[in-house]
Amino acid sequence: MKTVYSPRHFGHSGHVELYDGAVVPAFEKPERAEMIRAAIEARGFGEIVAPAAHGLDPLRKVHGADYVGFLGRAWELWTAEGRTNPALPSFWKAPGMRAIEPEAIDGKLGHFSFDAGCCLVAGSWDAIQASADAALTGADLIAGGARAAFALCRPPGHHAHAANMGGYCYINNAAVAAQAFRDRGAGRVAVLDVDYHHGNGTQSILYERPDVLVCSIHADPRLEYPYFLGHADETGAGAGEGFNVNFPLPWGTDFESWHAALEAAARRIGDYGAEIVVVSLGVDTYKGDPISRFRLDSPDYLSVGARIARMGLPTLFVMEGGYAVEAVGLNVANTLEGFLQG
Ligand code: Q9C
Ligand code: ZN
Repeated sequence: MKTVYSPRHFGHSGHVELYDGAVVPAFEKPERAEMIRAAIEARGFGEIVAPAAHGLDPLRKVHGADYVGFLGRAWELWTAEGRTNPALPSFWKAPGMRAIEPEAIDGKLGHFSFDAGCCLVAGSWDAIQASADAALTGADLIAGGARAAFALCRPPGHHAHAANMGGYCYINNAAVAAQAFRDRGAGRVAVLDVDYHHGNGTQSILYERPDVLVCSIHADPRLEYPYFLGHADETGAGAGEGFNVNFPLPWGTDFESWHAALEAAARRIGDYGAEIVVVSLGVDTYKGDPISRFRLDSPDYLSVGARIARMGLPTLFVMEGGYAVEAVGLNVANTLEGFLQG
């Protein structure tokens, strides 16, 4: 299995987030991707290749053109105001306010985000584009006949909505890849999101579509970020009714309970008749994750990968979360090894 990786992710560094009432260095940091790359190299899963440039058109198929344009210009607009700190949003519209894009960068940052989990620094946009290109290049590999590929995306993507960044995510790499598979002729695509957090952006982007089934296993939004999406009664809308499946689980969930949800999701994907599965691979379900509260242990990820393999589908793994830097490489490599042996 090939891995798609670019060192351009390093451009997205030195950024911050609001956490426990303080501005702190972001948990989503470059060391994560480097630990994963090192673990993949050490196991010898296959070649590590650079992403090919796909341009912005594939991004604009799932995101607003104004939002993509904002991401590309934000740092320039921010520095034109004389700012040197990361461009961090802190103003949002409440229901009843007007969704008119402000001219000032501070207003634009709020307009195109839903939390203070995403800021932009000088190299962020380049890293964001390389991350999306990694997902698209992984999709190319599978379209070319590979059984599986691993897109080592950083920054991650599953929280990003069509026109809003949030939760460390800017471009929804999984949705971009799912769309790319559809455009290449796949009839039915599934997204299986195993990150600890609900894939609110992926759900939102694909909510009214029957051609992409979205299944997400995550901490219950009554308890956990993203708080305002991810409940079990969100089943899709319009033509997409019945094609969104959420598995919210309580804090402290152990592997046995978590795996029962994976089993149900995998069966749902099989019943759907998916031709390809995009796995939003977050390993923040790990017991040692600093911002999460599930209890999976490193060997459990071998079983996760094996169960995903048993679906028997061409599989694109797209990297999402996982913040226990010392274990993130091990946990991702175990998932992929379980898949390859499964
Ligand atoms: N105490 C991903 O895993 N912070 N994003 C929540 C709760 C936001 C996670 C803090 C976490 C976003 C891709
Ligand atoms: Zn997460």
